[in-house]
Amino acid sequence: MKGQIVKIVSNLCTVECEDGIYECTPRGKFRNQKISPVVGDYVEFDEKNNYLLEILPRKNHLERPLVSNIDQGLLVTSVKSPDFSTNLLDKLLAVMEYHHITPIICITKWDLLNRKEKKEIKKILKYYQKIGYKVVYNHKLWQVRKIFKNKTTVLTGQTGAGKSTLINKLDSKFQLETNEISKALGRGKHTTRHVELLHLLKGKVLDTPGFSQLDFQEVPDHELRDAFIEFQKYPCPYKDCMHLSEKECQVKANVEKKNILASRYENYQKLMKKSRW
Ligand SMILES: Nc1nc2c(ncn2[C@@H]2O[C@H](COP(=O)(O)OP(=O)(O)OP(=O)(O)O)[C@@H](O)[C@H]2O)c(=O)[nH]1
Ligand SMILES: [Mg+2]
Ligand SMILES: [Zn+2]
Repeated sequence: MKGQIVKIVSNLCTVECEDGIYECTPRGKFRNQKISPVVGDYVEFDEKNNYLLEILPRKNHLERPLVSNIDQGLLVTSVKSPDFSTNLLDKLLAVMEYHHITPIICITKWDLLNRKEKKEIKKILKYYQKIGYKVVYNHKLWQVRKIFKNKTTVLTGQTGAGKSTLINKLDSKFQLETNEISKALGRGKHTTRHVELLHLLKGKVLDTPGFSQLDFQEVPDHELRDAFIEFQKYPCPYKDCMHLSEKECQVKANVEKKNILASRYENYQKLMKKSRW
């Protein structure tokens, strides 16, 4: 029978299919394959013995969080506690672009900012909107509600950013565990411990454990360059320009002209020096 993995705890995969839920373990063929099952995988399984038989071809997959077959990523971005970081946002956007997953920025904890802070961050967010990214706010739930229909959306963001809280707010049938950040960090672990695929607003949503700043998957140089999508608007004389130390680089020129947000370019430089991932 065919189904989709919606949860994995230890070695036990919860597989959902039309006639219900099956708890399966990988057996036989899997031992010889390098590929291990992840949440989001479509699988062939033996419903009598509860064995996974085969993972069907993936559309895409991410390593952190470990998920597959994703259409879009909701980048849950807290503006305070944990603090707003353009570095983190640019990293997440780059990873999404690299994997051909449409990113949507979801701002949380707006209520914790004063007027001045709001103004500063609004200005930065305007830039992201200008270059083509959708920005929604968790306190404007109607904006968030619209995005899920017929899509598989992975929620990703730092631990304590408010991913599980958002899912609980969107549909009262969910009561996912949430925690104040100080408590979550104090315990030395994330509140959400497993990836879980949920059905929400006519779409599929994956809640995931948050990460700390350092926990990242690298993007290769050329793909990283192309992942900074607005750089492509400024053709450089040197065709394969990496926008680093090349002469007459138009990206650098447009950072100076303030057409490109300075922090975007600085983050790009940092990410190119792979030590910053
Ligand atoms: N003030 C404020 N607090 C929020 C907001 N969103 C979430 N929180 C709080 O932030 C804390 C962390 O929220 P969680 O939903 O557990 O965060 P998470 O992203 O799921 O964290 P992990 O599961 O560890 O990755 C909780 O105490 C929430 O009540 C918000 O918009 N404003
Ligand atoms: Mg959570
Ligand atoms: Zn250049």
